Amino acid sequence: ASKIREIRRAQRADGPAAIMAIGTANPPNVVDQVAFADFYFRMTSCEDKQELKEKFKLICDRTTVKNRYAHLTEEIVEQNPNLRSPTAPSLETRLRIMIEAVPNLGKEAAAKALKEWGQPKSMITHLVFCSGAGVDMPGADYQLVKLLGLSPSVKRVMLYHLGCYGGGTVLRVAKDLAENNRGARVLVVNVEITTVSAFRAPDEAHLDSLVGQALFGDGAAALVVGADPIQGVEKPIFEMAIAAQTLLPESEGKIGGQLKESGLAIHLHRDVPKIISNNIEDALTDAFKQLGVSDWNSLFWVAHPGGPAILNHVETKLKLKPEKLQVTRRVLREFGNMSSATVFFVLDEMRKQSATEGWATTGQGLEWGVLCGLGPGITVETVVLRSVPL
Ligand code: WCA
Repeated sequence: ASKIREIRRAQRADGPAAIMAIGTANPPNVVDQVAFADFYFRMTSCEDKQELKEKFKLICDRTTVKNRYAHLTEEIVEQNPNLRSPTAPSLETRLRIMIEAVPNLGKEAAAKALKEWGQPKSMITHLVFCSGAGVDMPGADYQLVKLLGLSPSVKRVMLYHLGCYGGGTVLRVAKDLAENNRGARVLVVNVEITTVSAFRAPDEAHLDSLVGQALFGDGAAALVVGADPIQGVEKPIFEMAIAAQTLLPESEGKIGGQLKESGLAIHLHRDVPKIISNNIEDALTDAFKQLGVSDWNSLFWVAHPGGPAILNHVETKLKLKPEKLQVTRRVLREFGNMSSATVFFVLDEMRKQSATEGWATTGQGLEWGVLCGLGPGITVETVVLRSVPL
């Protein structure tokens, strides 16, 4: 009995898990939001739906997105006309494209994170892979091990179809892995190619699908997470103190996605911004009670930019100063909503902007921050971050 306790004690790391590197990648095809409505209605042969197109233009404008990146191109749609139809079976076509694209985009992001970390990839002990795009056995995690040449004994966790809260989930899992396995170095990879899974022709009966078509972009992010950094060699960027997940009351069915023969059908209820803003304070209070923090303006903010209405509602409800969500809004403007990968683009931008603006820490000069993931459920993931001195 004492032996097993001894083994257990030896397995545990001393310090908290830290993010030691961040890499991001996007497909090369840039989508200009101003030109997108014309392009989308032409590509789907729906140019006769003038009224719907005007509404879509308004939605595109209100998203505040300027640029997005898309794996899906006009050529791909031309070669696969079943992608145009709202009802034609197209799942096989979509899966074929995604099963190849997801690990490749993940590799690009991971290569950048591994380069920043600077250690031999043989030191990676765990892989946590999250994607809403494609399903395969063995999965994208297996493909990435092969593409990167990681050790065959890397311990993998594959998370398919979490949706937009997955950035928080992978951190929560990586934190537990790093803190409970002394010496563990966890490679975290999130890849979202929503343009391929959810692309469909405009339909008056499904306006929330139009919101998705206007908002979602493709991207991948990768992190290296570990505890007890090698002094003078590994450099933490953020430490993780607490990771929590919660389901919001009366939110069932408000955000969801069904994988159908015609592709992924995403549902976004109009009440989403209201439900999130009415409940976010409880999630924050819970996560920060141990630290005694209740002034949300004393934190640096890394929020999932679900849509501008969500950010506006949260800002008002929590009385946040406009600069608090500025990095989040900037990522939304430059990349769109890249589902689970988006929070890591915000995190990357946070530490880069903090350095270029001359702040004392990676979190805009502040010590504590919050990373917020939200998505289907409605599920909220809250990760309490501690910045490091710059
Ligand atoms: C609408 C809606 C609506 C406005 N339905 N019509 C899930 C599954 C997966 O597999 C993968 C991912 C996910 C989800 C991941 C997430 O990130 S969850 C969070 C997703 N984001 C949202 O829920 C979007 C929140 N909404 C907004 O940011 C804004 O409302 C929006 C940019 C869509 C519009 O801006 P606005 O509210 O300032 O502008 P308007 O003028 O109020 O709205 C423009 C039009 O869009 C209006 O039409 P109309 O005829 O009433 O004038 C709205 O009704 C309509 N609209 N939201 C259907 N959810």
